[in-house]
Amino acid sequence: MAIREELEQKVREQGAESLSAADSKQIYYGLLALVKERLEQTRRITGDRKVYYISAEFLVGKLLSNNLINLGLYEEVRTVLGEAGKTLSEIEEIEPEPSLGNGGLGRLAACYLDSAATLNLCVDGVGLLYHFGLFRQSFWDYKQQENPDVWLTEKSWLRKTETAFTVPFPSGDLQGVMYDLDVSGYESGANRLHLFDLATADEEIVTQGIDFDKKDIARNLTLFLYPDDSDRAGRLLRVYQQYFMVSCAAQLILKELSDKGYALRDLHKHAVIQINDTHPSMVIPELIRLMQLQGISMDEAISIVSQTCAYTNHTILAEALEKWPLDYLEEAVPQLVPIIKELDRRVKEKVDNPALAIVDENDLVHMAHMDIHYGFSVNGVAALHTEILRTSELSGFAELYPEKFNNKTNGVTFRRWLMHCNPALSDFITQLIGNGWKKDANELEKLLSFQNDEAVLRSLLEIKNDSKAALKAYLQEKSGIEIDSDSIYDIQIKRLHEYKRQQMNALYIIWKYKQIKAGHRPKRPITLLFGAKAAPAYIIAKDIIHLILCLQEIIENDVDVSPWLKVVMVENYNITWAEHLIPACDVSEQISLASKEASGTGNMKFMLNGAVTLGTMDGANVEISELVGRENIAIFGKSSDEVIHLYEEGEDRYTPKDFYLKDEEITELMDFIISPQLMRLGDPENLGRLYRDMTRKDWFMALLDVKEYIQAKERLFEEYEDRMGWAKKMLINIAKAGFFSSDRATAEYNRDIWKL
Ligand code: 26Q
Repeated sequence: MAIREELEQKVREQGAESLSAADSKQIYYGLLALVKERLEQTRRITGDRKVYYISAEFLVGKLLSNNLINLGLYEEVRTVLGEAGKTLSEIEEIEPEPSLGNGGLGRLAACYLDSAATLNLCVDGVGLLYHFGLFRQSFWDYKQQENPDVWLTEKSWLRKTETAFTVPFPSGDLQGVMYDLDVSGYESGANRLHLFDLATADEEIVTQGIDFDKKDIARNLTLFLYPDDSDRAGRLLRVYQQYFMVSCAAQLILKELSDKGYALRDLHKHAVIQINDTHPSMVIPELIRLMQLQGISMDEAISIVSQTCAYTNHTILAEALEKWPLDYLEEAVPQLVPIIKELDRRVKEKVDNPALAIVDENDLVHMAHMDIHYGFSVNGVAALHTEILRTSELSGFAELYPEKFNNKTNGVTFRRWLMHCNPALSDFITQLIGNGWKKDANELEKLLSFQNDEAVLRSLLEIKNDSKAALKAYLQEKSGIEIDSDSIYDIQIKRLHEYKRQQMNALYIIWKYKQIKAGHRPKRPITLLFGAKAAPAYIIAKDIIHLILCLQEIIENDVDVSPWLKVVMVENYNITWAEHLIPACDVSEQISLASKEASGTGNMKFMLNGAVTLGTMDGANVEISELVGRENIAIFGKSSDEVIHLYEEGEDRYTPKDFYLKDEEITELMDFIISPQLMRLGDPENLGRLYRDMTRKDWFMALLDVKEYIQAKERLFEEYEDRMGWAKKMLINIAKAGFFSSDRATAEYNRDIWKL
């Protein structure tokens, strides 16, 4: 049946008279039903060998457009809706965004599922179905508030399956019920994302905000992603959650193996488990336990599991490398403890370096160490990051197992991050170089032949201007905020973390505010946009949000400055916001302290959409810079080597106080944070604490790079005025983005690790 008739029928089933009379809701649910049927008819990707990508997060984003694009229905649906006087974006407004992740690691998992299906690789995702996901962020009194994100609706993309597993806990068995999401590939077959829910989960136990009884695991296990871990009960809850996830995953893997008629001993021949950071690490002892229950010896189980599991590291920050006190594990997962101890005993027998132990002298269990010893692959997520793992952070392991270490520079799916979010640019590219780039992203390089073509450059600027106007309209509608579409859009969107240095960007704002106050107006107005959630228990991160929101207000109310400078922090930053912000961006802020950002993936999305990066030599920025050349990126700040040295020097390595006291300009910027003007508007406790932290600790060295940052930013804004020169930079960035396709990254995972 033609789409038009099918959709007519579907909207009637939703109670509408006809398509043209249907409201957005009826059309959305009509399309949902239609696309779900198509997905079910789509060929399942199968294989004798299969990857299970286990992850605590899958930030899939809204799925309607994505599925329409991948199923080849996008254009037709766009036309049919257009004839009925509707736009796809109106319809998409109805779809709730799944709240199943926090940041880069979760979005990466979603991009890889998209690419694996596109490349016909048999890769299923396995994770948890969080009822309230990460929290929903709102601002009140210039502060972040957290509330449950109610995103699960009666009708959705999820399909409840008959599959359920029993997971043993000391307080009794709990049931995991499997829900499936179909993952379509671009003009290809489909894989699945399996999300386990606790059969007895009870949303009613959430009371004030996001508070609930952390000990009531029979009801709370799948309510929230990353529940507050500032007390023991919260940390134990995370262990319970992780165990619930990996036990369900392990049982699913063994069930599928046996359903296919393969012997348990052949697990490693038919399955690869990709462990996405350390949250799923307990899958290793859990699989060993389950195999032993089926009569396999410890020796053999260890050998098989070690040939099945591969680990991806996404961070070198010590505080994010999970270490669980042994007594927590004894309390939460006692059945795994003898296995973990045995794994540790074997390590200690083999190597005499305490730094490589799984259980350290303080009885902390290092999850990453277990992954490295008992997995066959360890990968970092950008060239620099992998190099730091090899030579510094995990050097002892790299010496022991050089063959296990490999790099897989991250990638992003161009279906969502160009075709869907920026159809005008996508169509323009196709007009210039044909369709081939959609399947082979390297073909974008063909754009280079237009780098001196004035008409093409002008069109690029026009498309950017249209996206900026579209963002202006969207912001106006969503938050009633008015921005100037002739201004430069400078955007920093990512999790809020001190190492990402949103606070350094805030210092720029203060600097610019003072400049304008002193009569030095910029050539063109500047709009600084932020999007970020802070972990609920991360005090300094919340203080940084407070500072930015206060600055936003002060500038808004200052008639001398507001025509020239605008600060906007969007509420509840998520994938949907990113899809609106990224196409409209001129300057992409990637300003982490060198060596700290493993890769970044927002940097890639911005580049692909023709933004110019302002960044440090960190993560994948290094590779971006090599690809586009120094004229087409603005690099500043200390190098990762210099930073690593500073950290090695210990206590008196870097003293922010010196920078603060000895440099008048920095003194002025910092003092503004606790000036009467700010303290009157904001909360002195938050501002004072941030001021003290930044002048005394400044662990991520914002004061070290801030002056160079301000200079580089000003220089870049100058360069923006040469519109043709800027358009050329845009074009070169787009043309060189092909390397950052998740199709390339996924193909490398397959070539080197999965070998499907
Ligand atoms: C750890 C311990 C206790 C509680 C929470 C955590 C925790 C939670 C989330 C640790 C890490 C995360 C998320 C990390 C993450 O998103 N990392 C990002 O991964 C991207 C994909 O590889 C990279 O591009 C980013 O550079 C990296 O920051």
